[in-house]
Amino acid sequence: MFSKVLIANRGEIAIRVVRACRELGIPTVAVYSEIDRDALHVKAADEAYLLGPAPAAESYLKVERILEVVAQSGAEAVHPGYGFLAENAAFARALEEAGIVFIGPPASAIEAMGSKTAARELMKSAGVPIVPGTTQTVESVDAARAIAKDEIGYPVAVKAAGGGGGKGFRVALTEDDLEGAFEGASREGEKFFSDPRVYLERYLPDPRHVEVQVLADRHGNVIHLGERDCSIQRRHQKLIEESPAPEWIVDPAMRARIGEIGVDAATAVGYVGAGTVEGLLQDGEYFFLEMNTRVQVEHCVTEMTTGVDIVKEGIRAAAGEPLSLSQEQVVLRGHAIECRINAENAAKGFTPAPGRIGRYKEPSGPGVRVDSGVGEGGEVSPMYDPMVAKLIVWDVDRASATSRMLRALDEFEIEGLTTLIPFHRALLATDEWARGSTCRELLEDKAWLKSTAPAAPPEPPDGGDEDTSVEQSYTVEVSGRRFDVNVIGPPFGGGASMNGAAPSAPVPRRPKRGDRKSGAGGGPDLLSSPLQGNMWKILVKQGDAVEEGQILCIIEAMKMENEITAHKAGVVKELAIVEGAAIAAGDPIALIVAPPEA
Ligand code: MV4
Repeated sequence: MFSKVLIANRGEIAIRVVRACRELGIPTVAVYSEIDRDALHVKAADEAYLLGPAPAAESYLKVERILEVVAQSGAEAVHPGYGFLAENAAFARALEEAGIVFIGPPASAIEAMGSKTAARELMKSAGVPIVPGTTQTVESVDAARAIAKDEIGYPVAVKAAGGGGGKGFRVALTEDDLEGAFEGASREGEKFFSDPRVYLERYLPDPRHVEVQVLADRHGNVIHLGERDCSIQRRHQKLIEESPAPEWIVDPAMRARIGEIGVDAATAVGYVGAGTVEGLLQDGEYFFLEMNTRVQVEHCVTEMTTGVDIVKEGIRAAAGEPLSLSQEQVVLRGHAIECRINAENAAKGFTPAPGRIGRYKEPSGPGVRVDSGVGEGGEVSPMYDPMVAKLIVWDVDRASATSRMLRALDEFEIEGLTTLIPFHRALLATDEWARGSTCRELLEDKAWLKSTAPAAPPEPPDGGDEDTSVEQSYTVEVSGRRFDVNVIGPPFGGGASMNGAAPSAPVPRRPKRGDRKSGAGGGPDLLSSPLQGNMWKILVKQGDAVEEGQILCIIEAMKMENEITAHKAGVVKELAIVEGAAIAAGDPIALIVAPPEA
């Protein structure tokens, strides 16, 4: 076994890896950025080294510096966790060349799965079913038009070749949308993966996201640990995961089929360690989507139902040991659910809500597991992922696990921070969740969303505005489509009454209905930002005539491009934005007025 492992990550996953190493008797090395000096993962490890300033590019992503610390500390192997350098083939190769073990698959497997077209080609030749579409990139909009028309049929998904996890993913419902979808996917591919090439898939209108956990060693053993259903997502961020999928969605025969696909995919790519094969399930058909060549956030639900320590198996495999169990020894028992407790405001389009944690008390008791990266007095920084903790529960079946999760959510106390706890509580209490509905169906009954807004200080009185209700806009993405859900209710929901008291803390003034009063017809003139981020691109100028739904600008937030569209047709009278500037949720974007009478 390794004499020392360096963990090139932070937060809950770094702590998770320390725990696995400790059980295996391996000393650990943490790395940290300047703002993570006091972070829990630093205290958890046996020794720790400073990488550099807070931005990930100057710390957790800095390959040269990490290699230096590996040499300095004498670590024999590096665990990358998820995110950061976990799927960076050049990093894996640099370690290999320095004689250090990368705890993950060979660089060649990362590369093969990193190119989505190469992965599709490989899977096709291995007999793994892929979503119908191209296995090569498509060079022009004209070529895409011909392929979409003659070979695939609409709707069509346009995806970035270097993409994954929904980045660089656009849908064209008809030929009219194809050019915009092609260019949007290409632009995002260029921006995030320095690769503007795209490919096409048939767009499945209402699939479930079902993935399978695989484990492989260097001795040719490849097994699967059953599936996870991750169909509750928002803008490609998973929010709730469960294992197994609801029994009326995946029966034992389908489970065996999905498992076989996972094993075939991992075998074809020469996989070693813990990985996940993602797929789409629709109308009893399962298609390979992509493979994540790392341990995933949601691996814990599988650990709960199988009793297998996935992180330890990955470390053992990297050290050349055989898997500790065979496929026949894998037994699935009961049902596990994970809720991601993010510092985000569900009532404001899931905008990040970083800050310092006050009082903090985790739930416990039977069947409850909490994997967290911060604690009382800790800080959720805007620099990194806003996940505070993962709350995972196990019980004998899905209904009992749901009750247990609701109980655990009630026990969870996090003061000083807005989190998704109220969102999860509301969602898991719906009939739609009980029926295992997709989030598309969940959104049809929006009543439950109203109760998800966190309690917050009331707004300052502003002189005789009778109408204290505001429109709360939720943008929820389901199957690649964005739904704007407007809920009219009291400010911040939660029934907070307007008592005219001065707020205890300054609250940013948000646009009120009166601000948006418009001229005759056409609805309010002012369009304000639904989210916090950076103004990346402005596509219109003052005086332009715009159609309803036309893209006005693109805001980058949470590493995603968010297209802001005109809420009505008219003329851009004022544009309150500049490219490159930070923008807050509620900030004005544009004033769109009715065109002057001819
Ligand atoms: C799709 C799709 C429909 N058709 N591909 C890509 C990344 C991952 N986040 C989900 N992705 C999807 N790819 C084709 N050809 C729909 C999604 C999708 C999705 C699928 C199942 C459940 C929820 C979803 C939410 C957003 C997108």
